[in-house]
Amino acid sequence: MDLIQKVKNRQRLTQEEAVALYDLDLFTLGKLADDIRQEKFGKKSYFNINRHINPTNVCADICKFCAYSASRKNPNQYTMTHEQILNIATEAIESGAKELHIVSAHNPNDGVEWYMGAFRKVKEKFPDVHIKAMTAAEVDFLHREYGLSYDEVLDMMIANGVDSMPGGGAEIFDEEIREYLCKGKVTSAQWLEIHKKWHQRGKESNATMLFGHVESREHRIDHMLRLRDLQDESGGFNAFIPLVYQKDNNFLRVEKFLTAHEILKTYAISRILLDNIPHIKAYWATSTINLALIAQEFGADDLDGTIQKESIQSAAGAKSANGMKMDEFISMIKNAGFIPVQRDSLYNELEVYDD
Ligand code: V47
Repeated sequence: MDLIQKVKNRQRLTQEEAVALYDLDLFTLGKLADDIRQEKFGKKSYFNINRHINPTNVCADICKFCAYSASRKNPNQYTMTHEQILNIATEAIESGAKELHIVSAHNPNDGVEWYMGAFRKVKEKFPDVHIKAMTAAEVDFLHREYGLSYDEVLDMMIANGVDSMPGGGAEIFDEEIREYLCKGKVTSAQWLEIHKKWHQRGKESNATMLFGHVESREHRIDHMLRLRDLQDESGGFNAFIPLVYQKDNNFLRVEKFLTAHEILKTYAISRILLDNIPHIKAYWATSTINLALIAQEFGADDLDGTIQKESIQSAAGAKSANGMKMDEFISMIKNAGFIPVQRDSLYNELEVYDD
């Protein structure tokens, strides 16, 4: 059957058919993705008021794409104390943040309590704030470093106040590319296993994909299909987040730089393929805000949030260090023809700005 008809019939595509979607022209692909998006959410576009906190850049692992961790390219090491983390959380919550997105490097110096105590202290002081924390890569690091099982780490996270898990550390699942990018870090199978265990606890998480470096279109499709398979089983992914690779200050030499055209096609294809993951997030910190706004017409229904401070992507060249003001964010979404909806971390609607 014709590929376009198959998408219109909402039939699932094979790996080969999914790769062939890239050969469609951008606007045909965009229309297919937009129809699905509109069927699910109309013109609504979701965002939240969040604050990213990255408590340390000291890392026991080396990922070639990373400009954030302390290294010879970034000699400015830091590790926050619990008090410093609590101060940032207090300031963020007082200025309106409802979610703290807390992600660290793999810090071998301060023990498990340094990780867990931070969540517990924030939660004790602010029981209503949503803590989205600990990538599967961090969970795996605590397992490797301190001999804890994944179950033990996940249970500790819940006991100390973590509400949901972010999608980081997925990178690209293809084993050969992964070995080249981040040898020694959580494997693809382990990343998926950790999220499955988290979902089995009745908890929700996100999934990312880092693209635009040395991977091929086939690798991106393989990545999305592995997520689709797990989601069929465990059902706990809220959002898929394609992260556009930023090329500055790291150890990965990339000759080609992705075009906006290829980025938009990837958003659209993710909307078409991931029929079981509700939200496609155009994370503006990596796509740029302008492209994220256009991505709303290519399948994306979520723009992440105001962020307030961003350290990982901005270290590699993104213009996201200082986040975005809420009023500005809302008016940009409106001007692009969409209805901004402030959501909580689990996509319950808090306020619809439809005036
Ligand atoms: O896993 C590192 C990526 C991720 C670079 O779950 C880079 O809601 C681009 O996962 N260029 C962490 N990306 C960020 C992340 C995230 C962000 C926003 C929302 C959510 C969510 C999760 O940042 C890492 C890695 O893939 N990253 N270096 C770089 N040079």
